[in-house]
Amino acid sequence: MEFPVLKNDRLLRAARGEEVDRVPIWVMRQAGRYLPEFRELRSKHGFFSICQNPELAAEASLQPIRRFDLDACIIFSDILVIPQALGMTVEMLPGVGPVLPEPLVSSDDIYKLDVTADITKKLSYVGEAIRITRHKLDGKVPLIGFSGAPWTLMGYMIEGRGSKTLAKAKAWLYQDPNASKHLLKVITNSVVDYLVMQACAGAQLLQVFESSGEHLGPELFKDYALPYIKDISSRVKGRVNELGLDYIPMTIFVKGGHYALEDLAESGYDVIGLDWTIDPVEARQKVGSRVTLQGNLDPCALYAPEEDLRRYIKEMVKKFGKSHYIANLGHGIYPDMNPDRVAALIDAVHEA
Ligand code: 1CP
Repeated sequence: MEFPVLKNDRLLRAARGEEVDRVPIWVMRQAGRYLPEFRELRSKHGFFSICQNPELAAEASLQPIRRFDLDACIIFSDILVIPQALGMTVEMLPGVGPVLPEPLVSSDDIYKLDVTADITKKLSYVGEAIRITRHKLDGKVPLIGFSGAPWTLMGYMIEGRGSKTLAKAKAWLYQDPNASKHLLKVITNSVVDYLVMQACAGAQLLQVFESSGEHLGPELFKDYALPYIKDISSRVKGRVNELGLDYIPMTIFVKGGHYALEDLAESGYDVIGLDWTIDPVEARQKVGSRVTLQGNLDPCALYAPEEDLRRYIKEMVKKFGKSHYIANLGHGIYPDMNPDRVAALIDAVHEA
């Protein structure tokens, strides 16, 4: 597939550990509700209608790129397209977020999942959105593809919605380790196919979101998250290589996962995303010098007065250092954020 030549490769260089002229930055959830132009689009279309319409998904992906001097674009989609592809219903309820009205209740329910589903076909609309976005980006910045990690997806599939404790999903881990591992394996297979499809379609970096990592802790993480996270990087990179595609850097973001940083440094990912609860210097000590770190400004720091914000960012960049580093927030931007604050963030990173 021929795409326009990439003009800004800072993100990919930093991901590969190469020197950069300035620190690259992108923002988790940079496409979305804090942008008036997204709200305008969203007022006319359902959330999953935007995801499933490649032209609209490309439009939502490009909105932040038109507005800000970002160093990457992320494809507009959601992690819950995998449970959908496995046959589960997912609705997006205003004020609630994603809801799965028929969650998995017992291990028997795993057999209701459409495990033979051809993920590549079912989610081909994401591939098409990636192709269109790559063309429309015209090489301005690289395009990031993504997936949820198996434990995070298992959590939504059992809880049926976001949960403060994930107690139902964790009960599976303690009561039925074999069924839990079977489910995680089924999800992992889908994630691998899905990410390889995104790479084939033109994604230039792949990020895996383990957004529910904070609920596990070191022991459960070793048994129920890490093996699947590792399996994904090794199988995706192996398949991409077999297919003769360019090397594709991968990022693992485990929210609340500082207990696992040493292991994550050895898990086959090029970049480790950090939330704001760990000091950059401590994170670097834990992961060693080889991997690139991404993060980790508290999303709420954007509410601070401009002068304070600039100081926080300067301090953050100083602590991470300018090599092997991609600036980002420590989690997604909040929907009530003023877009001007994002412009200030990007500016301050570029100046730091
Ligand atoms: O009604 C709407 O418009 C819904 C708002 C919204 C948007 C804009 C949701 C619902 N998802 C998204 C897009 C989205 N989701 C993107 C693309 C945009 C971008 O990043 O620029 C991405 C990467 C995601 C990934 C995602 N979805 C994650 C992982 C990242 C993270 O925040 O930890 C998770 C956990 C989800 C689930 C989800 N989808 C939407 C919401 C509100 C949530 C979280 C809900 C919860 O747990 O309570």
